[in-house]
Amino acid sequence: MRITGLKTIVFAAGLALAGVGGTVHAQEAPQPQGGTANAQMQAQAGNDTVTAAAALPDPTLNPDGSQKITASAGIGHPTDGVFGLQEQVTDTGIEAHNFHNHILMPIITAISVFVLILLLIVVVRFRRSANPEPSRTSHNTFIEVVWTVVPVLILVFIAVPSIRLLAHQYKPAPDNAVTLKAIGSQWYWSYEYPDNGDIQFTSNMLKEKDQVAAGQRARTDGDGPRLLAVDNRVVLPVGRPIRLITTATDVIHSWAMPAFWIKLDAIPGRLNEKTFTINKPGLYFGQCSELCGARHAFMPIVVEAVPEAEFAQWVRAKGGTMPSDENAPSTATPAQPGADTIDDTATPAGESGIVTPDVNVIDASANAAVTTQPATGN
Ligand SMILES: [Cu+2]
Repeated sequence: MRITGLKTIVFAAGLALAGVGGTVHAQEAPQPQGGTANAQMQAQAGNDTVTAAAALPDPTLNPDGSQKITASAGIGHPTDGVFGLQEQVTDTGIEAHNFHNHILMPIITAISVFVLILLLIVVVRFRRSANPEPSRTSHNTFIEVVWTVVPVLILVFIAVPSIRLLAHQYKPAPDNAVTLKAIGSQWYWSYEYPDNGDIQFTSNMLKEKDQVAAGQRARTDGDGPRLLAVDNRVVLPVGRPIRLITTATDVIHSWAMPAFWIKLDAIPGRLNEKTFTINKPGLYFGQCSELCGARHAFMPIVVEAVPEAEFAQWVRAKGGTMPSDENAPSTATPAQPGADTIDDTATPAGESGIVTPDVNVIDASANAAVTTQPATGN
């Protein structure tokens, strides 16, 4: 009787919790729409300041509109014929890489070799012809203690650095972190910098020359490797903590950047968060890492890590603000040339999955030839 009563209470508590979870979820879900409304309001507010922002050149582009930083050899992307993990450029990445190379791999190798040797000894020494009368021994206390205690010690030895790494990976971002919001959609990423004014843009994969119509932008070697290059790169400062927030508009995607040791699911109606600090300037390539539909393989991620001063310049060129700008009268209020730049990432891509032309790209100011390109077809 008492047990049934207890069960009822536990069950009721479970239901109540599920109810609370459901409510929270329902409140989170409409967020993308709120963001769009905001974007529209700010787009209208920004109408008269377009010219001011247009004067600022994008520091990541050459005067001819091509990308200044091109992929460097052996870092930030897969390299032909190389085995193992990519070179890591974040502290947690370096820690994880060392853990993998100096603790896990030696232990795994030693255990595999040890078991192989035991197996060979058994096969050779105790084969039927060499050992016609098998031993009837069924217990040996010493061996049983050893084969229980040794694996426990090995696991404890692995657990310490493993849990420490886990804790470092999920450390909350400090106050001075730069926030990057990555929004996954079928099949492209869009980005927002909520702490830096109203910067929003969409990042599409660049197609090869023979796949685009005349006049459309195709991938060049300066953009990056095939299937990994995008039209609009994410720009982030080196040496400053980054607060990555992910979400999605349709299905689950995953924002993954191997060189940063980051893989964070982007789930509709939810916000996931992780922090990292990039130690090295350069160009880094990643991909969506959650099977998200037919063109899952064609939504790459490109991060351009630049010195902080250049990041600030880029933010202002995009019409955003740096936290230090807030008190000064800003010349760089959101540059959104009217309806052209309203971000449509919250609206579903057409039924065929074709994205409308890239009119929502913020950078209508710096280089029309680069940013008003038609959709890359993702
Ligand atoms: Cu995806």
